[in-house]
Amino acid sequence: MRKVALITGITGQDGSYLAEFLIKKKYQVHGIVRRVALEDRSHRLWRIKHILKKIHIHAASLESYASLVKIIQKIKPTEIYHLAAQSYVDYSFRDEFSTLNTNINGTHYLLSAVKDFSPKTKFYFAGSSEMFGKVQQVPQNEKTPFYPRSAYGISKVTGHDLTRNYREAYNLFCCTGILFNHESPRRGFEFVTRKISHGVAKIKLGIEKKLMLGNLDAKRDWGHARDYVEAMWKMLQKKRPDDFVVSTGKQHSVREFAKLAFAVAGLDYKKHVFVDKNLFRPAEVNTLLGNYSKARRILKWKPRISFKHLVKDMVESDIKSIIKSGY
Ligand code: NAP
Ligand code: F7E
Repeated sequence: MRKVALITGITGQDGSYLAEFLIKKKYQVHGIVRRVALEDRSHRLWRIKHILKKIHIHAASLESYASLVKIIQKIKPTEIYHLAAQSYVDYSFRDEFSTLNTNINGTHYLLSAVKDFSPKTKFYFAGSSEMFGKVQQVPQNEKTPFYPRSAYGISKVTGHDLTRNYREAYNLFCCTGILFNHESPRRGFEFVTRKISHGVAKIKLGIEKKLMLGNLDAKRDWGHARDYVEAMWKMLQKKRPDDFVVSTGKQHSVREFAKLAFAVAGLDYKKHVFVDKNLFRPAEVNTLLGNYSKARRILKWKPRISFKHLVKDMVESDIKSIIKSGY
């Protein structure tokens, strides 16, 4: 029997790579999108436009339990990958309420719908290294206590607690992937890596001269999204549900990312990067470094794409696409 996957957040970075990955594995792939996305396909479906004919799209809202139940009853998914979220940490300081509502209630509605209407469905929840926030241990693993520093981080801790509780209380197959930052040429423009790669491309092509950034000293464990979606899938193929840290075990500062990205284009970051204090966060997560040894041991997963390759991939892709647009 062909496996059926339902992806929330299929229009996002991870959703698009995961859909491609599952199509290759011969899954029947379904995705939930917001109704507005169907009205504005060219802008909102850009990451999945090349696979639209191979997937099934359903308009539904994370805010509506009834709309989620209808889809789950209709397609009876073998696996659900719950990736949809207000995912931008900085925005969560400006709108805590919608971040908490979307991220917590959306996860709760889906888990409850699975429990009542499709209890055999395996469920993946997109947890985050932001749950560690002000880190209590270095490096962070599945046993490290959480200390979130934003409404976004708090929403992911709650989503993780809900996921574990549905596993323990109702015996559902539910996993949380505690994923550290992962990037790609499909990353949203608001995140620092894409802001840098796109900024470098515009400077290289003479469209702009400078790039304003916030805290250059923040350190992250950056991997490639293409590698990380494979870990999501591997979690749902195990006999027992569990939670896993997914990371590279290597750390770089925002400054190091910028230095390398400018160097890829033959430029010196010091001549173009300027710090804007307004871009600092009210509560910063200064440092994140993951220990993925449990994923390596149990899932046989490891990151393949290096930091250098990631940065090069992003910068070259942005230069190419700006040239193609005829700027
Ligand atoms: P992304 O590119 O920002 O995509 C987010 C997705 O969620 C989009 O498809 C978006 O739809 C959808 N969405 C947002 N608000 C929604 C709402 N109210 N109702 C329905 N859909 C909504 O994020 P990503 O980088 O792919 O990340 C995927 C998941 O992993 C997220 O849950 C994120 O929090 C988590 N995560 C990401 C990272 C990372 O480094 N990328 C690390 C750890 C965890 P629209 O296209 O309509 O906006
Ligand atoms: O910030 C600093 C900023 O917005 C990274 C999401 O996918 O990963 C992501 O969250 C760092 C922070 O990602 C700018 O202060 C400096 O320290 O790229 P970011 P994030 O906040 O780490 C986690 C794991 C997720 O789960 C989230 O969904 O970079 N920084 N200057 C800046 N950040 C931004 N955005 N813009 C700047 O100009």
